[in-house]
Amino acid sequence: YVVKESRHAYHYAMKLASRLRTNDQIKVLVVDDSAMSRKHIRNLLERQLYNVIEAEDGLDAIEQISIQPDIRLIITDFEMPNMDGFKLVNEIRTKFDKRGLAIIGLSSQESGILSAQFIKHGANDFLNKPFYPEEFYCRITQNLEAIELIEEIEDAANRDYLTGLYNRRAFFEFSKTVLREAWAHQLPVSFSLIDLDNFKYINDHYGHAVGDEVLKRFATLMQRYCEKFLFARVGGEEFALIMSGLDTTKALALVNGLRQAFVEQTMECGATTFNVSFSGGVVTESNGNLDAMYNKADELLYRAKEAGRNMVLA
Ligand code: GH3
Ligand code: MG
Ligand code: MG
Ligand code: MG
Ligand code: MG
Repeated sequence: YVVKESRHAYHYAMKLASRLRTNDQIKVLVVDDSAMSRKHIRNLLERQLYNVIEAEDGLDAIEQISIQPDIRLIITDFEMPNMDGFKLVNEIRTKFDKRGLAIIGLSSQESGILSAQFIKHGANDFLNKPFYPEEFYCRITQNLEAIELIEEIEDAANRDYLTGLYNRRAFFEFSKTVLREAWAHQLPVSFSLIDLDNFKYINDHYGHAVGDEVLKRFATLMQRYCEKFLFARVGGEEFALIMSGLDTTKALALVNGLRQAFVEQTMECGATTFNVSFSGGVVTESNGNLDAMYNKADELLYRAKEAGRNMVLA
């Protein structure tokens, strides 16, 4: 019952968040060699308050997309000098690999076959010129909603229902980028494994629902303390954290700060109050892979448990 409820609340919150995006926050790039045509489309878009930018041809468009990663929709003409609409769509799909970017191709009515070709090259939709504003708005809204839905689904697949934190699979996937960037900048990387203490006891004595509440409280605290870093719920009551740029001393200080704050939180179950602690391991490397760090941190975590819990070892 409790899990169902929180799952529902989570989806509701995500829906709400996406609805809160207003049109002026949606950047649309209009690519057309005809200034008149660009102006026409810009006017239609601005009537709905979209944030519009323009490009004269494919090359110009590629440059704009490289420097403005928040473009969500591209409306592109077919016939343009330097790089035509098909080449542009191809280029965008190979270069930017973004499912979060919708492309609508424009073609004139006499060349109806172009429309299908646009889709083959990777566009999401097309419009035949001339078009009615109603059709234009319909296609824009539908395509933007489709991307938003994809993003919501992708995000949900990366998260743990109970806490909203990244799940184990997402953690391992995102860690590749985080580590690659850290090593490229020759930064130290500290990794920490955290495991709540005597959690089985909490479930057995206060009930599973209270156990869930403890996990959520810990997740909220982790979000506050670790917001700059990649972290996730990697197991039942186990969490992992990658701290790029932090040496052992700094990483230990951070995880111990989190531990202190968590221990001081008063948990409630009816009239009873109690406190929960965690144990952790911290390892630092200036090069290496996640599996090796994970194993070492797990070993330190095990020793922290053996030594009495509520401590972090490095
Ligand atoms: P230690 O201090 O050695 O880590 O002891 P522990 O009791 O925390 O560790 P153990 O591995 O024995 O038990 C972990 C418990 O966490 C068992 C499992 O039922 C519980 N658990 C795992 N996932 C969830 C969850 O989503 N919600 C709740 N309430 N409990 C969970
Ligand atoms: Mg043209
Ligand atoms: Mg435990
Ligand atoms: Mg145990
Ligand atoms: Mg455990």
